[in-house]
Amino acid sequence: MVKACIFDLDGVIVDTAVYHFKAWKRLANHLGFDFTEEENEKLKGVSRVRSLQLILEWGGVEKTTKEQSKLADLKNSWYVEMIKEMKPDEILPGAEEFLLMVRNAGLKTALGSASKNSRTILEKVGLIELFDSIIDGNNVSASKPDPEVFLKGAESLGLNPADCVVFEDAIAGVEAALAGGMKVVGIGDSANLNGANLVVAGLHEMNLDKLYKL
Ligand code: B16
Ligand code: MG
Repeated sequence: MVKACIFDLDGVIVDTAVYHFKAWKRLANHLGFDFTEEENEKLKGVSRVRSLQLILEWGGVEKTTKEQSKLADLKNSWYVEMIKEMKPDEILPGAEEFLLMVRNAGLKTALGSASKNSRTILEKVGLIELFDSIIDGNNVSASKPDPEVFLKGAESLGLNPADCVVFEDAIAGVEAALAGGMKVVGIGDSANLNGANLVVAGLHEMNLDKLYKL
């Protein structure tokens, strides 16, 4: 029987991809090149440093580790400026309702995100109180598809991985949840989320019945 739900942030609870894209695009332009929205899709769920490395590869630009760190900080400063203005109306359809449904049913909730800015985002949109635990890029050393973020999420709730269901929009996150021994609900298009136990377009399509039947 499921005892907890662990949610990814970007693409599941809110859509911060649009802000990441703007900030990364500004950085690429600053370095003298550009990248497409299609390429940006490949950055979803990917850590900040790895995202930068991919963008530099696309632009054919080489930077030292020290320079990479400065560039990642610069991008993050622009990104933080944007997320500081986020409002509750940016919560994805059905996300708040499903969180409340799960909590009212006596289940625990945790966040399992690659982002180091997850607390700021959850505070700005007014959802932070709905999470029993928050595990994000500040707490892990291995990125998805490594299961670390979700295993730490389960552990922080005092539960076994098999008691938890993960909600994820990125294939690396689906793989991470499966590697951790958890059930996973993919958010988005089933063609891109192989292995998920169920795929829905968004949390507005979720309910307790579907959760218990996984
Ligand atoms: P930050 P998620 C991920 O969030 C984003 O999808 C990804 O684009 C971003 O690079 C990553 O967080 C790190 O974010 O720069 O804020 O630490 O989908 O894992 O919630
Ligand atoms: Mg995501």
